[in-house]
This record gives sequence, C-alpha cells and structure tokens, in this order.
Amino acid sequence: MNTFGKLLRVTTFGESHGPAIGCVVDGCPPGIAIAAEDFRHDLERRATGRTRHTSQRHEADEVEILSGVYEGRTTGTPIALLIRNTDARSKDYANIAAQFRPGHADYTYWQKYGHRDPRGGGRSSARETTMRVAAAVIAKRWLREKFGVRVRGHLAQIGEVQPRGFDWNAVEGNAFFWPDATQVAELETYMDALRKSGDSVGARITVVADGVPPGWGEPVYGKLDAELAAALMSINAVKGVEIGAGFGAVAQTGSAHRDEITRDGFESNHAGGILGGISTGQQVVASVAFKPTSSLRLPGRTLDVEGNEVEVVTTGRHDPCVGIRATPICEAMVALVLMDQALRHRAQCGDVGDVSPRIPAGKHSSKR
Ligand code: EPS
Repeated sequence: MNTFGKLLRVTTFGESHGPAIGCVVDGCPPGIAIAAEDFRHDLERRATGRTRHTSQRHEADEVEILSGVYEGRTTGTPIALLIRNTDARSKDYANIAAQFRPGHADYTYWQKYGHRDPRGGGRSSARETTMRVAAAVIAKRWLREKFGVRVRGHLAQIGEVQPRGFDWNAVEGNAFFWPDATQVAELETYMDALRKSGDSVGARITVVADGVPPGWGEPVYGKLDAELAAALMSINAVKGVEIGAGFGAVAQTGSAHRDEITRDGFESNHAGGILGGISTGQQVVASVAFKPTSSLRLPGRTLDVEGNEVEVVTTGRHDPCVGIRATPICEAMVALVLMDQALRHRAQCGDVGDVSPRIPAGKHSSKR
C-alpha cells in the first residue's frame, strides 16, 4: 500500500538509493498557486545533513513538478512531484546486505517479499518521508488559505529530556524544533555525547492544528482521530500516537477528563479537539512516539540470510535521533489527513452550513 487518502490521494514511490523518489497527489482542487520553490522551506526543515545532529547525507531535495500545475496553479489533474537522489553511498550497505539489523525492517521486508533492496534500507528508508512533506506543502497552503487552519509541531521530548518552558517562537530557531530556547545548549551536549557513544535515542513530537472548524471527520470508520493515528503511525520508526490526553486518560476520572463548556468556550482540551471522531473546533492535538533508530555502529547479535549467528555493525551516515527532523513529517501527515477530511466534509455536508451554538475553541490543551 503506497497510497493513502480518499478524496485527496497521495501515492509515494522510490527507494533511498534508487535514481529518484516521487509522489502523485490526486484529487487536489484546481487553482492553488504552487511553484517548485514553495517546497523548499519544509523540505529543508526535514532534510539530512543540515546540522551535525542528523545523518550527514547531503541531498539537494530539489522538486521537479512534472504535471498538474499550469501557469503556477494546480489544474485539478494529478500532481506529480519528483526529487532525484544525488548523494546515495551504497557501499556503506555492502557488509549488512545479507544481515538483519536488530530493530530494523530488514527482517520483515525479507520475510514478506523474499527479495529486497538493502541499499539505504530501500523503500523502508526515512528518505521516503521527503515526499510526504512535499505533498503536504500543497495541503498546508490550501488549509491555510481556505480555512485559516495552521498545522505546526515541535519536539516534546528527547530520551528523558523534556521542555521546561514553552514558546512557539523558539521552535523554528533551533535544530531540534525545541520550544524552550534556554535548553538548546544542553540538548547539543546531550546529542554530541550520544553520537560519540554510537547509540541512538527516541523522541516525542507534538503536532497542533489551529483553526480546524467543527465537523471534520467521518464516523464511524473514517473518524478523524482514527485517520490521524493511521497516518502518523505510517511514518518510519513511529511506535505510538496519542490524541489529546491519550493514554493519560486512563488515570483520569470522567469529571476531570471532560472538557466543560461555557459561553467562553471549552474549559480544557483533553479530547485533543476531536469527539466521536469529529473535530470540535478546538485545537487538534496529536503526540507521536519515535523509537530509537536501529542503525548503530555498536555491535549487536543477529542472523544472516543463511541463518548463521553473526555480529552486525552498521557503518555510514545515520541519525542518532530520527525524531529530531521528524516534526515536519508529522505536520505533513496531519495536514494531508485534514485536507482529505475537509474535502469529504464539503462533499457530503457542504449544504449543512453553520449550526448554532458555535462553541469558541476556548482553552488549549495542557499537553504540548
Ligand atoms: C536512513 C539512513 C540514511 C539517512 C536516510 C535515512 O541513509 P543513507 O545511509 O543513504 O545516508 O541519510 O535519510 C535520508 C536520506 C533522508 O532524506 O531522510 C534510514 O536508514 O532510514
């Protein structure tokens, strides 16, 4: 399955060390202004090799628009985007081509297909996420222009380290998408030590969508939260997704969890902006857990394809914390799901119009 979405359908293709990666975005409304340079900002935010804390592969990530855009605006026909791979170093994978990195998709791809492209992890590589981010540039723009919806994210934890303070203005000012500028030096020291040790660490990312109107989401099998969870879970290395209070709801009482309503709006946002699978008009809040990356230069025990017990050591250019550059990827998946749901809501319920009373968004989620 390399396609997702119902009315807005995104298909990605390509391998990390193949000639190119790309996507086809089908079902996009006509008239959206888009040019190749519009992709640059978000692709740079996600790219490898931009700081010492990520993989040192240097890709230009130049987007070529092959179809679906004429005179700078979408035509309503399939939008095909292509990025050529220019800095793959396949010899890094020669030693592990016939081994299974513990904790990696090497083994499951082998079991499923019986034949795999081991160079850079092939299709299982985080390289694939580039095209999700590219596709979502269009979705973010449409959501912003049409509804004033803004989707943004930040790193909410690396290993045991959590933000002490919170300021959206700090997030884009450091390499970690970290919301407390006073901790950046501490994180740099932490990541430098981790990189030197050869180990990796997990991370949590929070994505918040502001301005989502009430009504998006299709119960019961197309619930907004269900589709967000599936989309976020489809990102490489993701092991958990929470909406609003998420697993914290287990320990809450109903009186604490419910988001009470006054004329000023909702008094809290434990629901993460979704009730019954439909947006409430509050911030939509999703939190995503990334596992520590499995490509380690620390020796580990495994089997080779012949079934022999061997020691595996991964060399090459890897991320000690893939979560560091995953904020734009999480934003992308949220934006693509929201745009698809918005189109579906318009198709089925476009005639319903505004329903009274419209409750103000009120208080934000305490969980950021
Ligand atoms: C990745 C391993 C590295 C990363 C890659 C993801 O690939 P390589 O060994 O070819 O340098 O650089 O990330 C990207 C190339 C990217 O654009 O995100 C992996 O194992 O997932």
